[in-house]
Amino acid sequence: MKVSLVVPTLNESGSVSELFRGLDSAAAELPSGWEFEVIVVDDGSTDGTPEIVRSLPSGFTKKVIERKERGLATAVLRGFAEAEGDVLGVIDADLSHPTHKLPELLRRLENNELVVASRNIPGGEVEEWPWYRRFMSWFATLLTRPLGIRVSDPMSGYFFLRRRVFERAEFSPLGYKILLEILVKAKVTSVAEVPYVFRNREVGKSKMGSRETVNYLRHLAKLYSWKVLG
Ligand SMILES: Nc1nc2c(ncn2[C@@H]2O[C@H](COP(=O)(O)OP(=O)(O)OP(=O)(O)O)[C@@H](O)[C@H]2O)c(=O)[nH]1
Ligand SMILES: [Mg+2]
Repeated sequence: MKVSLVVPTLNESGSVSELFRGLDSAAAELPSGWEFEVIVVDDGSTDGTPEIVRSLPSGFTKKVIERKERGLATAVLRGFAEAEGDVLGVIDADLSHPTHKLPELLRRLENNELVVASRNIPGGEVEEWPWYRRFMSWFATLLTRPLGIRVSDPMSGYFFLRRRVFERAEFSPLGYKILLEILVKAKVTSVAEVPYVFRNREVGKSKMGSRETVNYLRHLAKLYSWKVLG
């Protein structure tokens, strides 16, 4: 079994070293015989993120892809396209997603096509978000319900899926929410959710701004019309 983990990066020089240390520990916990590769997809960082990643020691295979374009969701798809694994996954580079949950997420994939790390089930939470960000996240999730999505955290950026799910559909996401795109288009037969605590980023800057809110609404509109018109 081979696992390919995509790490999208945009100016994350302050956190990639610690992320890679966490990934090394997590990879060491995988069943023997399992292979692990990490694919960093960088969209023009100006802080040396790709160079730092290349210089980091790691006990797993590492690829660094540098793109000219921008966009979190398309960066993840590019990583999946370059991946060699039977299992594909994503994790943010800013340490918001705990690497120690990785073995549990992969275990749950044994009986499921997709496993989502969720903030919205018992045991899961966001460490500290102001009320308006909580509200935005709740409201954005509510807007996905008419699409038939029953996952508690369809906005999650931390998930794993079987390769066949990625190969089942054509994706054309806009903005950030690649999981939502996959849940709507790939007709996933079984989804498991594993709770986790989302840590606020301590270094680097957020790329989530009003532009991404507009992108999200445009993406939703596209998904609604895809659902209705086919
Ligand atoms: N390759 C690529 N990565 C991106 C892009 N935008 C964001 N990222 C990365 O995607 C991950 C999530 O972005 P964040 O800015 O942390 O967004 P967020 O988690 O919603 O918001 P905060 O944690 O509050 O900053 C991080 O690893 C970013 O470096 C992009 O356009 N291209
Ligand atoms: Mg983040």
